[in-house]
Amino acid sequence: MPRSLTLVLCVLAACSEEVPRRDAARADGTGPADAALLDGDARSNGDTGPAELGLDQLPAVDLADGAPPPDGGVVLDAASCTKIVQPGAALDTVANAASPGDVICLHAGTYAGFTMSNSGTASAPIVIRAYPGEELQAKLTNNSSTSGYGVRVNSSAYLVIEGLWIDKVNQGIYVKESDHIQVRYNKVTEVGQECLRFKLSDFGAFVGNTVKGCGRKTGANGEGIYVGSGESPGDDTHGALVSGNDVSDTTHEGIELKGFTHDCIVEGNRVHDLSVHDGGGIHVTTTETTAPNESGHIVRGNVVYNITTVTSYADGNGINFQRGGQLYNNVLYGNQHYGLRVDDKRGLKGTVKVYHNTMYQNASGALGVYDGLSPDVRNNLGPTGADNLAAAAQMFVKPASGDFHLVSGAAPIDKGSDVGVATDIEGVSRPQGAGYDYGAHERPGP
Ligand SMILES: [Ca+2]
Ligand SMILES: [Ca+2]
Repeated sequence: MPRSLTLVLCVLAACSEEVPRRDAARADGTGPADAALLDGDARSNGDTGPAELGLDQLPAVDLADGAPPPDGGVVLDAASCTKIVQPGAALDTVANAASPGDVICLHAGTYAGFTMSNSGTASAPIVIRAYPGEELQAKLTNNSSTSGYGVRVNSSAYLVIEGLWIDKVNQGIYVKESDHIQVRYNKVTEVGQECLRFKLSDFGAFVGNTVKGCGRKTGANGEGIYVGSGESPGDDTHGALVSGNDVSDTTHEGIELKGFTHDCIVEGNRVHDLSVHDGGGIHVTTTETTAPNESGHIVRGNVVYNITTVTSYADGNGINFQRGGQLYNNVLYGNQHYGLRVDDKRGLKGTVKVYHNTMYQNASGALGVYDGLSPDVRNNLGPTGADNLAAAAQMFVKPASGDFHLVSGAAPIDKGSDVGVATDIEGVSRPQGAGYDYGAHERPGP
């Protein structure tokens, strides 16, 4: 049911408890500590930036450094489990009976997928996860890549779904009309359509997931991580964090932020080895025809390579960006068309900031700019012209195997300017030495 219709029916029926919580959550929009890195760039509609994601309120791993724990494991003691579930259990029943603060732990084995409409609270989320030490061994499957869900979440809030393996379903983890849902360190494989999805769902997080094999259903779209909606009216999903995921073998974009979404962060993901039907490995698209032209999206610190296309169009880019926003500290190499394509399909004339990216051996060139846009392009390796420098193999430690650290004495060292990017792709503070280095890596030594 469309959200607007739900709200109307609830007003008529006085069902205030049933109204999705996302509207209440929207009011708390203060950003995570580092989201204002480039001064926040308030959107033209006055909305604030990404909301506090509350990661440190959760009982499992502290994600503050953005780095997944080894082997997809999560630091959690078995004693933290409030309910322990055996293979074959009816997860629908278990999940919908849970109370805030419950930690439901699934032992290794096979389960059917489940649907839940149940909520935790900010201080006591409901956690559904692998039994500690058995991460990625509880497999939720429909044994068919053309039907069913792994996990479907409707009208819920404050859930954590962690350490599970979703395999052979039509849609992997699908979150609709919910808020503060965290999907972390799962493995999602052999899915008919999109592997992970936020629809009409704010302040969620996809963190540290391995996503491989999306779009197995013939004729269907198959994005890896899909935020928003392609259909009308627009879906203003915002405040989403997409961090530290590994995405490969999708038939559509590895990560896509749809039109009307705003103020999301896509960082530290590895997107690779895709042959796509659309724009690229990471795609920030637009369906708007009027303001806001500034998405507020930040795309930083991602590594995107070996993106090709099955179409005859100029798809198969590392990143394709169609709205105003910021892209920095990304490494984009070995893609069929551009490392970064910036275009303006709807004529919104947004401001695109392109800073400190490394783009290498992309077949159509480092940067393609279309539709009369004038992005602010500085401190990059790859694009030519003032304030940037064409990339060359001798600048890098081992570019053939994806190591783009700068070698001692490389030309890009200390040639850049302060554009407000305070760290490099690995968190090294900028500047080191006598000035800012071009590209995604700041060299600590000479
Ligand atoms: Ca798409
Ligand atoms: Ca330097």
